[in-house]
Parts: sequence; C-alpha cells; structure tokens
Amino acid sequence: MFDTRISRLLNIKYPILQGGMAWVADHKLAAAVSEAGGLGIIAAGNAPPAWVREEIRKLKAISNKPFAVNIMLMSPFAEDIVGIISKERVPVVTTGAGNPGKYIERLKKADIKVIPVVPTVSLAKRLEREGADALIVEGTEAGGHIGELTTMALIPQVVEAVNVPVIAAGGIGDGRGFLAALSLGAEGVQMGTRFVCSTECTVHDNYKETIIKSKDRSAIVTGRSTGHPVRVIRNKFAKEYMELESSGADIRQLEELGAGRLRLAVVEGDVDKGSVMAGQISGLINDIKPCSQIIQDIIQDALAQLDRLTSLKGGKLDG
Ligand code: TUI
Repeated sequence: MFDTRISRLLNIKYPILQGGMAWVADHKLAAAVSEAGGLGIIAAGNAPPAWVREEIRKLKAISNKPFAVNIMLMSPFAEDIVGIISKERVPVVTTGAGNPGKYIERLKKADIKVIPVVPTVSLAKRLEREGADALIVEGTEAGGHIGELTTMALIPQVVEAVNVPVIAAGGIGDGRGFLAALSLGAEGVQMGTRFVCSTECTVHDNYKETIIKSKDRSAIVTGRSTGHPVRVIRNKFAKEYMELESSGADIRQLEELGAGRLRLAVVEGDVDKGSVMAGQISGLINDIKPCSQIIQDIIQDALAQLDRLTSLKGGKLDG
C-alpha cells in the first residue's frame, strides 16, 4: 500500500518522513515515527556533536527500524556532525538550510543515503548530479527556514527536472495532503508540524497548544530582510522582531534579538517571548495523538479520498 521508490529506498512501510526540526526532533520522536512505519529523523540543529552521537545511540537502544539524522548546514558543527554520522552507522541523512554538495561523497562512501532538502529546481538538478539518492522538495508553507515557492507549484517542476524520487514537504498534515503530493508526482511526504502535535514529541505542552489554537493566518514569515526567512506562529516576539526589521535594523541586531528564542519556546514553554516555528498547516491541526495514530489516520484517510476520486471518474466524467 503506497509502495513507492521512497518506501523501497528507505526500507520503510509507509513513505512518510518526520521533519528534522531543531530542538524538537530528538530520539524519542524519531523512534516513535520509525516504529510506526515511517522514517523518524533526529535533528542535529545547532547542537554539539556529542549530543547528536548520544541521540543516535539512544534511538538504536529502543528501535532497530531505519531512521535518519538531519544536518542543519548553517550549524557551526556541521562538518563534525558529518564525521560522527559516518562512524555511527546511520542509514540515512537529510540536510537543510544550505547546499550539502561537499559532504555527499563522504557520506555515500560510508554507505549512507543522502536526501537533501531543496527549495528550487536548480538546486534539485545540481544535487541529483552530485549524487543525492532522493530529494525532499519543500514549499514555503513549511515552518522554520523556508524558500519562496509553494509546494503546489514546486513539486511538479522538480519532478519534471530530475529522475531521483521526490518527497514533498510544506503544508502537508493529513491524508488529503499526502494524496495531493502523490498526485503532483512525489513518492513520499515529510511532515513537521503534524508530528510536533504527537504524544511522543517532547516539546513543551505550551508549544503544542499554540499550534492547536492556530488558525489559517497564524503562521507568518519573519526575517525576509536577513536573507533567512523563517515561518513562525505570530506572537509577542514575532511582532517585536518585525518592528525591528521594518525600522531598518541590520542583520546583527536582528540575530541578537532572535538568539535563543527557539529553545525558549520549545524547552521553557515561553510561547510569548519564544520563537514558535510551525507551518501554514497549523490551522488544520486540532489534536495531539500518538505517531502511530497520525500515520494510520493518514493512510486510511488517503485510501478514502482515493475511493472518492475513483467514484468521481465513474459517475461524472464517464457520464
Ligand atoms: O532547514 C529547514 N528549516 C529550518 S532550519 C532551522 S534552524 C534556523 N533557525 C533560525 C534561523 C535559521 C535557521 C529552522 N528551520 N528547512 C529545509 C530548507 N532548506 N528550507 C530551505 C532550505 C534551503 C535553502 C537554501 C536549502 C538549500 C539552500 O541552498 C542555498 C544554497 O546555498 O545554494
């Protein structure tokens, strides 16, 4: 069921990946997603290499399913984390927030599958040439650091341009989104915000509640002027940041104001002064449930939607 090049490449039951969210995606969340038949991902974020190594070992102690580590390429530790991952027998690496080209050969020599996140056709083509095994193609609907193009417009353009399988990300939270992504030519999906609101996710309850209370326009983009736009839930901190931004502040001042804010929201639960990164799909997410339930609901919902579409074909189009 929904057997694609992605489920086969990654050796997983369902072609559903959990986003590699800094401060959020630890071994507990990753193990829960992998045990439920998807691909769980430990996010290295800006964390020191020793933390990443421990998380990998802790995950392996509770699950023998495939998993990935996400390398956030703006991290000062990115290089060292590549070294750790190569030694710790991690089956899959995803990357974000940059071009992982210089690491691909090293990772592949260690028999690791490399799946970069890309926001454009040009980077997709380049990384396919450089040996990426698949691509996560992320639309601007996503939470956190984002590109400009929408999932709807970007996925089919990348699917046309490359031969490696594509995983859609950004704005996907249920079976309808999953099926829509497959319709666009993707062979899997990655979801971040949906898995934040899971029982196993260790973020502060206030973070989960903020997403659940969100509406369609709650997730906004800050930091466009810095060249690193970030989608967050509108709150006191986002307003203060945007005011500073529109006053013409320089990047250093903005970085200073933003420092430590994601941790403040995720760990301390300060969802007024912290940065609550989340995607546009937040308005659709109304509950907290186990990762296995999230995945089962998506598969069941997608099958029901498929029936609905099939009956449309028989009844109305064929006359
Ligand atoms: O990486 C993400 N999302 C993230 S990373 C992050 S940590 C952070 N915190 C504060 C400020 C900035 C980052 C929070 N959310 N998603 C994957 C993603 N990658 N989205 C966009 C990109 C991307 C952008 C440019 C990938 C490659 C790229 O290449 C530029 C180049 O160098 O060619």
